[in-house]
Amino acid sequence: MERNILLNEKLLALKSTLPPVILAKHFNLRPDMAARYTTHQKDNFQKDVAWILSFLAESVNLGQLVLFEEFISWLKTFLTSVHVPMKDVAESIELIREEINNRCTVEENQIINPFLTRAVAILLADEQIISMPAMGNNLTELAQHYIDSLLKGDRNTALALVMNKVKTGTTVKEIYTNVFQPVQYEIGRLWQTNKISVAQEHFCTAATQLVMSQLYPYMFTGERKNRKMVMTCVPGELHEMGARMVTDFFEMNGWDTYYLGANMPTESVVKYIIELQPQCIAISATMTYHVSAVADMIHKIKSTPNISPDLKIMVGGYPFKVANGLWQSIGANAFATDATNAISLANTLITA
Ligand code: B12
Repeated sequence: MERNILLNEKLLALKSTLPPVILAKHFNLRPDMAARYTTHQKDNFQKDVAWILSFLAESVNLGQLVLFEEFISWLKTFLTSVHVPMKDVAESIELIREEINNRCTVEENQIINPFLTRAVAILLADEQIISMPAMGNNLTELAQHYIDSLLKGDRNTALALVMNKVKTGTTVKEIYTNVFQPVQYEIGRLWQTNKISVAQEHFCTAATQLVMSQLYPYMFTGERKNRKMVMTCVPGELHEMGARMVTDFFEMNGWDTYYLGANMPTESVVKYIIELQPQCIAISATMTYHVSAVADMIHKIKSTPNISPDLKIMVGGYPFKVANGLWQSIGANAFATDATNAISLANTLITA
């Protein structure tokens, strides 16, 4: 697939100039808004315009309408929970369209406008879409107790709940898949719908990272495969728990793993691969506007002469789950939706 890099850059450049213009135009159109907005709300309005431009730029760049639709559905839930009327947001999108259309060519506008038309339709539709998956598995009860303890700030009970379960035979993989992952998704949903604070979300995440570290003695790995995998997040990407979980699944399946974590500079990843010569590099991205960074990392890895052409590049994370075939279009060898699928795919892909 041809990426639209120039248009991406043009839209991203507007992030620094357009937010105050849209705010002024919206206030001009709706003096009632100008009268009631606090300084804080004015700041948030401008941040939201910049955010919309980030997601629009990346979705247009990748030719993936579905990524922008998902973002707009997410934004609808997020802003509804803080009582922002959808009519106002739709009006802002129309003002953004006007400004973009004044600055872009007819051909460019033909590419961009369908994205904005869909956005307005989603915002004004009656139904409320909650785009994140809900809980529901054989450890739901434990997951519920676990999240309740964390939301009360009781890390010790949360830790004890998990440790007791593991000591009585539940595997670490089950805990990861059926407790930590759905709990993290639920924490995200609670934050998105304004039911918990950023501080509570940070506390829960940090506590779960602590519990994960306590589980290391229980990761019986059995036979080693004599295969190496490197896991990394792209520059700017701060979501690292999914990447960590996938890495731990590889470790538990006998691979030697090298986890680099969040926000890794591309050049350092390439250098590390040259030194280590792994069989697999796994790249994680959660935010849609980081997919270009994944594409860039893949391109740099593939065009480095000292890296074996047999190296398999696997990608994963939220945007790849939403957009079918996105992984192929940016040059990856494989994609998996979760840690369980990632390991079975890697074992079929890398046999030597
Ligand atoms: C914790 C968290 C954070 C923490 C992360 C800390 C850390 N150390 O990781 C912090 C506070 C930093 C954070 C920041 C932000 N976050 Co946040 N965050 C979350 C949260 C609640 C949990 C993430 C998590 O741990 N998930 C659990 C793991 C296990 O799931 P996973 O990542 O999907 O991984 C699985 C698969 O995707 C797959 N996988 C993942 N990577 C890979 C790689 C490969 C190779 C393979 C094969 C598979 C694979 O396998 C994994 C295991 O099965 C999510 C909610 C959610 N739904 O995920 C929001 C969420 C992702 N964040 C969100 C947002 C908006 C943000 C911010 C923009 C907030 C802000 N205003 O600043 C920033 C952006 C930061 C950035 N630049 O990256 C939104 C994204 C919405 C959207 N439309 O994109 C979410 C969805 C919350 C929500 N419901 O609104 N966040």
